[in-house]
Amino acid sequence: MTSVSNHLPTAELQALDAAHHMHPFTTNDELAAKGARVITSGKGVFLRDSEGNEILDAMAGLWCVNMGYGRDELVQAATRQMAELPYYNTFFNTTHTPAIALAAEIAKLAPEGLNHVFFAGSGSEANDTNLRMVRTYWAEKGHPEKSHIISRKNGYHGSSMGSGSMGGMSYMHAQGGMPIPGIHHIGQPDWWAEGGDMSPEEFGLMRAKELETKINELGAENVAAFIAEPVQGAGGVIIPPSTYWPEIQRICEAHNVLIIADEVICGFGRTGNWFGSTTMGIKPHIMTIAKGLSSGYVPIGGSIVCDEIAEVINAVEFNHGYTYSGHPVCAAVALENLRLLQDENVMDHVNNVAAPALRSALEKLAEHPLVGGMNVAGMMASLPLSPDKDKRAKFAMDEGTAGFMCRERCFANNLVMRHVGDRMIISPPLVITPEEIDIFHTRATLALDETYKQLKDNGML
Ligand code: PXG
Repeated sequence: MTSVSNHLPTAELQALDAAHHMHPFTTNDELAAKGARVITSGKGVFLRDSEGNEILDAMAGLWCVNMGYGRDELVQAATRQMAELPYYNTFFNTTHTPAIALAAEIAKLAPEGLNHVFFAGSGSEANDTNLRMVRTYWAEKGHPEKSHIISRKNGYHGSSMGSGSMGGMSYMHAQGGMPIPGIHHIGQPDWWAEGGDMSPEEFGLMRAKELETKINELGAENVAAFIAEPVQGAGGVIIPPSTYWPEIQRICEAHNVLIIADEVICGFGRTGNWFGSTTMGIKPHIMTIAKGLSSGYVPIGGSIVCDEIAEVINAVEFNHGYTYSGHPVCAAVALENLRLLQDENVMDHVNNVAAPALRSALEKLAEHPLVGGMNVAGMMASLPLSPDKDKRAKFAMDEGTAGFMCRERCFANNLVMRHVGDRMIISPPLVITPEEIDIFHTRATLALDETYKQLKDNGML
């Protein structure tokens, strides 16, 4: 049997990693100099590294391991499917039972009118599908010029040319020729960082109205769709003010612009409902899914498409698809994951147990002198660090310096809490218990105390 076991000392694993493995979103030379942390196993909400540390993963991997690590049911689903049919495609008039069953189950769980699924291998691929699908939809309706896409600065939709262009990360656009033509970005509804003296409600409305301004500037007859995350994840867990989404919905309806809700993080329970669109009151035409669909155990993504668009797309040959669209093993694991979410009443656990416990832990952390606020939607949250919480002030040094220091102190205290700029991000497995949230609180407090001291000692506060 060939498996990649942890048979080498950590330093040797790190040297091999540095010699041959190029990491995403990483300055690899810097990483090589300090050595990557080697993760060897996971159980529940805990990871183990090659040094034997047990680390609480308050990020659920990359916002995806919603059912927690080590679920044998998911392993068995993969094993059974691998033995029966490890691969077949869904091109050329063929299908297979895992893809059929998963598409039907997703349609059952999705909001009314969203009954069709186009599978992909990831969120990036699914968003590329969406880009081509909405343009094809309008072209088939006789409006090929209705092709421009509006998205938001600091939104995240993936890393491929299409999805990365729709995303609004300026540091991504700076490399490799993005954004591609026909993509436009408006401001994000980040009241904490950009709201100034406005009330959240005024600010939310103002940012929503930017969409109308942009549509008018481009001409509604040229705008295919607006794409956004119900709650921005990678941008820093930005929860729009209550006025934002209703106004966006109104504007899109008034100008006949499609709405693509990117549910890659929000989907499958993260905000306390099956979809973030339900939590935020959005009526999308397409929803992007990935991550929590399979709890990250296997790579799978997709687009959930409304009847109206599906009717048009299904009437033509849509020249699009991936080798692994609806991969049988991935589909079988995702289906089993959806069964676990339902049979174990994970949504009830989130709403009645985990989210209230997380909120009260975060409220306590928000009292820390270094924490300038709290953004929380169900099981996704961020704590902005600030030198002056009353003023929502930024640090004098480069943005991200304090956040990075805090992330390092989290690691040192066996806690994974990611940083986006100077915000600490929390998105644990949905199955986390109140006792584990207590452990999170203890370790996060230690990390914040140590960061505070480090900042003070270095004259940075
Ligand atoms: N949409 C959203 C909303 C996402 O969060 C994607 C699309 C792309 O999915 P794939 O499967 O192609 O990665 C994502 C992914 C981070 C981080 O550091 C977030 C993501 C990916 C990698 C890192 O927060 N989100």
